[in-house]
Amino acid sequence: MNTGAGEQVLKYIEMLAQISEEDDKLTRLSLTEQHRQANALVGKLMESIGMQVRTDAIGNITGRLQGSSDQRALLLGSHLDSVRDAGKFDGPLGVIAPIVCMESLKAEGIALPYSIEIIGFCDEEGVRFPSTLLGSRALAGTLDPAVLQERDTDDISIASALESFGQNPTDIKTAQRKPDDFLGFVEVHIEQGPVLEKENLPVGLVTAISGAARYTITVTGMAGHAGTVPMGLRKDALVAASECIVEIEQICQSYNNVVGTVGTIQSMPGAGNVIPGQVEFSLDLRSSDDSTRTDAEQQIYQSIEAITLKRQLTFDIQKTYEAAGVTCDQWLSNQLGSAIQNAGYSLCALPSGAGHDAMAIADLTRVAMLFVRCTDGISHHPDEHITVEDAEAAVQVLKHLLVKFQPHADKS
Ligand code: HGY
Ligand code: MN
Ligand code: MN
Repeated sequence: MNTGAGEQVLKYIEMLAQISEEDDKLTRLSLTEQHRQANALVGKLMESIGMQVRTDAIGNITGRLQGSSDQRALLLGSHLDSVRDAGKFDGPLGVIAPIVCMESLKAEGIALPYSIEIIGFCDEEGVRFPSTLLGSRALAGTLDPAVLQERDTDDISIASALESFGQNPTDIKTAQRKPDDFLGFVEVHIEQGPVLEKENLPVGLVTAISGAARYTITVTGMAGHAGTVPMGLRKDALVAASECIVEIEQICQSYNNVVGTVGTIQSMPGAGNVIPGQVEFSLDLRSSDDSTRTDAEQQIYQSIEAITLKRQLTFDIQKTYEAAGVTCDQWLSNQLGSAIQNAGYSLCALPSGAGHDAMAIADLTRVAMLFVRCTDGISHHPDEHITVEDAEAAVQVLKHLLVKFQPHADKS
């Protein structure tokens, strides 16, 4: 069925994708001028469907449409920040699809008895600062204010970035919402994997979201002259780090449900004719099972310890972030699953290897997620793509969900 909603989603996604700190790539980091512009665009789209729009103390933008008989809101949304050289859909699809769904309900004169809130979270990717899920954790009240002292690579703290964004960092607690404000949270997100393509389905129901941890690992040796220090006398931090990184890969490969990624590395002092004295690299470690992830973490620690000892270097491992895995709420997922089937699609339930804001919002209210097929499962890459038909499918599923949604009997 083509109602034009798919085209509308892609049109808005394209408008958002123009907002980037780089001319030829999409990079939109949190609490930046580009984030401000993205909030402004999304705020206008929310206002155009009659929503009351506000920006909270952490920089999330929220639109609210009062229900005719229930103040509590079904919360829909995802993040507006991106990774570097990103795709257009990771995050924005979860904000735009609900907006287009509400446009369509408005055009059909359908008013809902319960309230609707659509939110664009300020920082899910955790690219600018070491922490991640800043916006959704602030909403859930689980964001430790000490995190606001974390700094980006320009040595700007989250607190000062908030001030330049026009927020007062001491107000963070005001971003926290109450469980009783919401009937649940539904996040629409691209699958970022190959399953729905393999199943030849446009949408899928997420069963659980993998837990994750992030680390900053520092290996310290001794800088020296590239021409005069004999190979046998070197304490080369970059060679030692390289051995550690290959070992990390082998440890992760030894499990069937662990993934480990070294995404950034910095070699100091960073001159071609100087033996690296210190190397700092990141590690992103995930598993669908939290105890397995902890086990892998232990193994990685022991292996780095052995490698640096053998080479007479030292090391330090700082865990900068950890989020336990989350199972989606059965009651809310059942309603989303029925909406998928009522929209005419067979039901495929699948786990998420990627992290999402829903992980943090699970501390506030019931969560469910709708995955949308993405071409070749590509994500965190400019070739990230969904078809207009699949965008249409996502909006139709949301419409079925919203129109038939039954609030849970108990108050929580
Ligand atoms: O890294 C992730 O899983 C998500 O894209 N932030
Ligand atoms: Mn995402
Ligand atoms: Mn992402």
